[in-house]
Amino acid sequence: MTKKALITGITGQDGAYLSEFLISKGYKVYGMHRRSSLDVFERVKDIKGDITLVEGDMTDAASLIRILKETQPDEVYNLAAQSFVPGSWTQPEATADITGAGVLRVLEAIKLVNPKIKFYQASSSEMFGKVAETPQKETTPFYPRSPYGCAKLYGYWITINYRESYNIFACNGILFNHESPKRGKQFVTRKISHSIAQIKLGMQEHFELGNLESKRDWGYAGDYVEAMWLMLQQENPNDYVISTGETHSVKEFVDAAFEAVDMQIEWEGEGLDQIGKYNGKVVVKVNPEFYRPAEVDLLLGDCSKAIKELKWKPKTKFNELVTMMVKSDLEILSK
Ligand code: NDP
Ligand code: GDR
Repeated sequence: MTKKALITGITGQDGAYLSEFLISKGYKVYGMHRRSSLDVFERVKDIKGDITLVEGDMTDAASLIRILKETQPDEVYNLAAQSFVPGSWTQPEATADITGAGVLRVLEAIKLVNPKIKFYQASSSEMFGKVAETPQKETTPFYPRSPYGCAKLYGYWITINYRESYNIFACNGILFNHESPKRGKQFVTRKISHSIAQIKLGMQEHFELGNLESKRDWGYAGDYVEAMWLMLQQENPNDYVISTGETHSVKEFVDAAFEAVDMQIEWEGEGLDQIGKYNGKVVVKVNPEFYRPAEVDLLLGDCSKAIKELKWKPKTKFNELVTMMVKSDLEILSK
């Protein structure tokens, strides 16, 4: 029997990689998207013929119930969210509604339509926030630092609550940052790779960033979607940290991305006055506009539980990821 999966957030980075992965496993994939006045299927354009698109919205419970009734999936991967952390300060209530209460709506729909449907929740390392210990693992206490982190924490606990209250096979993947050539251009890694490709091609002179010192455990999205699937194939539902076990500062990402196009930059100054120079020309500046009201300074994940129980491990190294992203942006811009 062909397994059926419903992915919310099909138009996002992870939606694209997960649908490719599930198709390769023989699944029939349904992808939920919200109505838009623009064509938002750029990331899934190569596989659009292999997925069935269904229209719904995380803020509309009736649409979620209808979709589950119509598609009767075996597995639901809840990836839809207002996922941009700064956007959660400018739209805190919408973030709570989509990223937080939206999880409850999907779980309620599962409870009403078919409680045997397995559920994956895209939880986040942002929940660790002001970290209580390093590295962070499943037992590390949470301390979110943004309305986004707070909304994700609600999603995390309501997933556990529906598992314990109604025996639903519901799992949290606590994923650390994962990037790819399909990453949105607002997020720092893609902003860097895209800007550097523009500089290399002479299309731009410099770009501006916020906090260069914050550190992230950056992995490759293509590796991480396999872990989502593995969680739903276990005997029992559980929660897992997915990470690389390596952390790098934003500044290190910038250095590595310039190196990927054979440009070695030099840094001068401190804090807000820091600049990055290449051949005497300023190529990177700091702009306080990109600082956050509250920052998550350091993330570093310990994914031993996933390695042991899921037999999953990250494959792509930091430098491979950076190079893949810069080379892809060079290729796109050269066309
Ligand atoms: P993206 O921002 O790339 O994708 C988010 C998706 O959610 C898009 O398809 C978006 O649609 C959809 N969406 C937003 N609002 C709604 C709504 N009201 N109704 C229906 N769909 C909606 O995120 P990623 O792919 O990077 O991340 C996937 C999930 O994993 C998110 O929940 C994110 O918070 C979480 N996560 C991501 C991590 C990462 O490093 N990438 C790490 C940890 C967790 P549209 O295209 O129309 O905007
Ligand atoms: P993050 O990712 O907030 O970790 O959330 P992002 O790439 O936005 O920021 C990472 C770090 O870089 C610093 N930074 C900048 N960030 C952006 N966006 N733009 C800049 O110009 C800039 N300069 C410095 C930030 O301050 C931050 O410290 C991502 C999202 O995918 C979430 O949905 C997900 O849950 C987490 O990762 C894990």
